[in-house]
Amino acid sequence: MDGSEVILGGWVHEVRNIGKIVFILLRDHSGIVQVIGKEGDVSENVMHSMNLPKESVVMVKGRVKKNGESKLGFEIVPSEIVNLNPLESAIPFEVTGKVPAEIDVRLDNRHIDLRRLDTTSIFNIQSTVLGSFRKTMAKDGFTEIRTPALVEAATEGGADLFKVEYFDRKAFLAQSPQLYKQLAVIGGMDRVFMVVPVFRAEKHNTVFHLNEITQMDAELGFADHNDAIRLLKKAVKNIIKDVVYSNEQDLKRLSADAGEPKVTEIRYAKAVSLLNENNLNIEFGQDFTREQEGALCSILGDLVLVKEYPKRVRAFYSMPNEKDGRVCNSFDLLYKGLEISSGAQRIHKPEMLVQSIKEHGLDSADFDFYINAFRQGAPPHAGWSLGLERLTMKLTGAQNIRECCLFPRDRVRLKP
Ligand code: AMO
Repeated sequence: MDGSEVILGGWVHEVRNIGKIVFILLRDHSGIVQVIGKEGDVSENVMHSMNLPKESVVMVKGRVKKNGESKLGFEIVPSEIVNLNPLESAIPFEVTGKVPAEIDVRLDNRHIDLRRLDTTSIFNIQSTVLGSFRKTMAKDGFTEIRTPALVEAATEGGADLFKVEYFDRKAFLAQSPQLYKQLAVIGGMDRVFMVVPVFRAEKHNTVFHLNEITQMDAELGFADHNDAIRLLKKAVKNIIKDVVYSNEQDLKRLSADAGEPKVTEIRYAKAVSLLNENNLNIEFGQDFTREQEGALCSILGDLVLVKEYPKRVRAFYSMPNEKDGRVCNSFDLLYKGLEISSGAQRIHKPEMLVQSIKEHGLDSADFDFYINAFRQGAPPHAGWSLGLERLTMKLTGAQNIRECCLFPRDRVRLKP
């Protein structure tokens, strides 16, 4: 494009004025280009208009000029610079990253934080994840569905629910699309997937938990947990491959390594023995601690799929295992030491389901619509859910899950 006329829109990343030459580093989501105003080459008026405060939003009209010494191999010689909306207040932190800013300040001013190219890279990667997931599922004949966010009762059990007023009744925000994706399969849709926001009123305050997350779910009819595991492995491998292929620059900018897309499968009982052999004491029946999940990945690889957990640490809808009554046909996928996905074969026999709801301390009356569906021709089925933000965290090397949600909701943050 050497010599071509162009019009660029963006933000002033930096300005350097060295007397007879003024440089503007002009930034948009795709990167940074140098605009160079040399006395003699550009009018006095344009030279003058280049002295802009950082983060001004501008339109630059100019000519592309080849220059082997500049970072991109070219620069822009401006013929007109328009300040589109002069700044009226100070920018709260350095977008260049030269002065590090606290995460809370960044999140309070997310519209500024998103201008940081590191932040842009995280969401470029997240966009690839979503696209890759949809591509895999569509290719395998799955139908994308929407499920409600407003529900009458818990979808996962437990007390981690946000209450809302629903006219003259109480309702809740859904903890997961669980019951609805199962109803879709019972309804004959057979293979469904969804990308939906879910809400967890968990009082955690960690770098791994949010109170609103995006789940990428799948549910398959006429299937058991091993069928669901095969699909999960395929979806996650494709996501990693697609990110490595499409986001090379983003990964480089973040110094991130997505790791090997190879999944090691292990039964819970075997994982317990392995941890005990490595002096990370755990008794059969206990859930893994974060340290133990980390150890399993250190020993077995970046992606570890643990299956057949004890019944009592899993949700009420998990199908008991036929051979070993202590465990159910459930599984978790760990990625670099963090659980990113959970799933199971579901109980599809109504009486077994009522019994399990009771055993989990829940009231079967709350689940009438769900239990009754199992009396009307429910096939065996299985499925899983992948947490979008946790997966993004591990792909990008982010240390805090809040970095991987555009507008995170945690125990204290409800705006912006
Ligand atoms: P689960 O509750 O394990 O399973 O959630 C599935 C995945 O969602 C993510 N996740 C979270 N991420 C951040 N903060 C949270 N508070 C949070 N809670 C969950 C994790 C987790 O692996 N219905 C089942 C899935 C199924 O069986 O199909 C469910 O919701 O990555």
